[in-house]
Amino acid sequence: MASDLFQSPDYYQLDDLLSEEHLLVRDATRAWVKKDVTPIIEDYAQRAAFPEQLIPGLAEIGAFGPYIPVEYGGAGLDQISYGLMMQEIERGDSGVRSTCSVQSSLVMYPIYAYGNEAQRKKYLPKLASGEFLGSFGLTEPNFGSNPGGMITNFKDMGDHYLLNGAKMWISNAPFCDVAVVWAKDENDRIHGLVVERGMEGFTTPETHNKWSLRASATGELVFDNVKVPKENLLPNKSGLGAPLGCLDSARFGIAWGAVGAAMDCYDTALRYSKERIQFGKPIGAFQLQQKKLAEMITEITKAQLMVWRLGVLKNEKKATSAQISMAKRNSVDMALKIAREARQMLGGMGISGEYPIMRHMMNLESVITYEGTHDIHLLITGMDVTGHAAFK
Ligand code: TGC
Ligand code: FAD
Repeated sequence: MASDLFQSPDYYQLDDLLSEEHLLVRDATRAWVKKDVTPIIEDYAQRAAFPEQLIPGLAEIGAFGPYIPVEYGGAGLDQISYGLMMQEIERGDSGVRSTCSVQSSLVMYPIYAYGNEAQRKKYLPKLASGEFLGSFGLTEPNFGSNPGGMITNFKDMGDHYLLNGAKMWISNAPFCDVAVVWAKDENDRIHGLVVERGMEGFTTPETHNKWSLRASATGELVFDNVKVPKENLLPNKSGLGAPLGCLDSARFGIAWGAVGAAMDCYDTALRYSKERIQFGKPIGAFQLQQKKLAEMITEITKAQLMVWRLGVLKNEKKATSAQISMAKRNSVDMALKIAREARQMLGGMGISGEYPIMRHMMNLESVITYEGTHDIHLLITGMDVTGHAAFK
């Protein structure tokens, strides 16, 4: 890939709304992405390989558990810092941001929020340092948008639980050391269990042939009479609200992350439009290309304002699940539309790995689907404003 010349768009001077700590975190993450992610990511995406060597660096910059308290190995930062980190990392690649979202919000968060002190002490420091990589098993072959129907289950065998079932489309699965798995007990109540690699009957086959998130490893979690120690059940929350509560945190990170992908596409297209000459002029001098760029920066600015405000609400513990859904849906849809327009602005070069746009565009097709599809988030907003759930 050509060298990383990224310059962040800030049309409404939103940096003025950020604290010194926010700016430090944002700039340190940006510098790390320029140094360690952009030089290698295209090659890994082209080969559909997981850049495992990035894990120590991600841990070092605090991207594993940014808002988890320092006593458990987290960075102890606020929600806006977490958002800014996800923005910068997804500016590099959605797959790398996925690895962080899963580790922080879908593995560390439930252990922190729903686990007991022994579980926090056992797992969180190792997850924060990158010694352990985690995965989150909610989706099943026949239960995606409707996770409440899951059939993965466990039985109380006296001194242990016996876990059976299968999860699919699981980020990090092929490389994970631990998995937070959602399964039903004998009364059909959903609980979270921490399953460790090496437990007999637990396998993680990789999912191949993806055209999207190629630098993120995806797989299945298969449980064939896995004996799970009783102390691995997360005791402090059960029911479908438990996994959905983790999704609130991950969706918040995605709302910020997708803005990063959009910023990279816009910045690339803007630079190209000033350099590429056709009919004796830079293509950026033609009205049709200016329309595209003007609309892109308008949409990016609106999304930046939205996620910043959501971050303020989240810091004040006032953000609702429906507000988070709206921002996740808006940011990803905006980013995907910008990626498609930006790709066209580069003409033939738009499909080349010399530029990051096509990779962002393909990645965003997963991002618009996981953590709740575009349609499901629309229905969540619809339910919030009308009081009627149209899911079923
Ligand atoms: P419903 O009856 O509405 O709710 C069941 C219980 O959950 C509570 N709840 C929430 N709690 C916290 N946060 C939320 N966002 C919540 N949404 C609902 C609700 O209050 C209720 O609690 P209680 O105490 O009354 O029982 O549930 P439903 O079955 O009708 O489903 C609602 C629906 C469709 C919105 C939900 O199932 C949904 O969000 N579906 C989408 C599934 C999804 O997002 N899956 C993501 C899998 S993980 C993933 O994709 C990771 S990708 C990671 C990466 O690589 O970055
Ligand atoms: P379905 O639920 O079958 O939906 C198919 C279509 O029907 C969609 O367009 C949907 O919007 C629509 N639809 C469904 N229900 C309704 C309705 N009531 N009304 C209107 N339309 C509806 N899951 C995890 O648990 N952990 C992970 O780490 C994880 N990582 C992922 C990584 C990748 C790369 C991908 C692609 C997925 C990942 N997922 C993960 C799974 C992801 O969350 C699901 O794919 C997603 O929730 C959608 O489920 P589904 O694919 O079964 O689609």
